[in-house]
Amino acid sequence: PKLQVMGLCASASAEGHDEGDATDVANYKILLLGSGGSGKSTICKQITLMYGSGFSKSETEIHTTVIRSNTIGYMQKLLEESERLSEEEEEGKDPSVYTIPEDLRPNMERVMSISRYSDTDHLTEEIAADIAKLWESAPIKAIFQRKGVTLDDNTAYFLDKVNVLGEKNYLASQDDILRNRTRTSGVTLTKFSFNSTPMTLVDVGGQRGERKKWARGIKGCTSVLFIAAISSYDQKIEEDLKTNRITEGLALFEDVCKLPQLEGKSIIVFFNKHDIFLEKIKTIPLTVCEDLKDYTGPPTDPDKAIAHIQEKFFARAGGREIISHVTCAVDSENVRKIFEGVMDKILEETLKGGGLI
Ligand SMILES: Nc1nc2c(ncn2[C@@H]2O[C@H](COP(=O)(O)OP(=O)(O)O)[C@@H](O)[C@H]2O)c(=O)[nH]1
Ligand SMILES: [Mg+2]
Repeated sequence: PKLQVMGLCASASAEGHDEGDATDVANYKILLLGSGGSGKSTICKQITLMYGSGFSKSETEIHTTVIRSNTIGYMQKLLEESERLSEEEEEGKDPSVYTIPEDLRPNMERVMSISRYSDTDHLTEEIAADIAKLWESAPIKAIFQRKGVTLDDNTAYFLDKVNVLGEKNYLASQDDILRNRTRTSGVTLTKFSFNSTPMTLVDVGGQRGERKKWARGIKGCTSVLFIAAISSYDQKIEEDLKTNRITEGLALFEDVCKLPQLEGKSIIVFFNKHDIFLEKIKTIPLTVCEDLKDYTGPPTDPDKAIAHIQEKFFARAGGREIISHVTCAVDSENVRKIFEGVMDKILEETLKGGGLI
């Protein structure tokens, strides 16, 4: 079927508003669910780019500032790890591999002296040069590659281009904005028009503290788009730094599938962060995750490993039929293709079921 995509898009925070309810059939509401960091906001950004006018000037400026200060934070975190590991005896490893050499100490001190909590934009060209130099150094590389450090997924993406970020007139590009982690709380609505049907993506935030807000989003939603980060099998959640992210995602998915309010509504799952997964599976086996311990396939075979993760999710669906795709949310072409296919399919089903007319 040909897809005629048109319309305008607005992204707004609707904290405190009850936007639409079950009687609002003209508005097709897709509820985004999934644990924190799985890629919900990134999907919203992609939809804004695809069906809207792109990121506004003020939005771009905010991202520019956030990216600059996050990037300083990434290096500070690596340097803190260096301090910690230099003092620790670890698995018979010589701690000096993590120690910043004398000649890089002034660079390190300048970067560490920046306050993480100030509003000023500290990423000057000089600081960017300091960070670039440290980023190239062997100890920082060793710490970055060491298992067990919790860093944002796109740390290397931003550190690789820190000199560009430090330029006086740097403005965040579309890709930079897609890669930038912005922690949002409250409900974010992304309105767009697909095939002449007005639609709203509802992002209620996924972290544990946000989940009480779900009830409001579930009311009147037409389908659920659940996002699970397949690459997160070796990571802990930010809320307690203990629970494995896949374990958390599975439990969450099971709860979502059981919600009586969602009976008869389609659930779509995006198995996201495929790009990171492909890199990770080369060195870290799936079995580091307690819930994936029973994987017996070839350790580094990405497709078999993904199929195993998918099976685990489907087993929690309570017999429901699930539409699913493997995605890379920062890749616009990938998201466009998959999203259009999915929308096409669920619109068709809704029409068949008489839900929209
Ligand atoms: N490389 C890569 N990064 C991703 C992907 N999906 C999301 N991210 C990044 O992961 C971080 C968290 O994503 P976000 O959409 O904020 O997660 P949310 O908490 O579910 O809203 C952001 O920095 C995103 O750019 C992906 O498929 N590949
Ligand atoms: Mg988010």
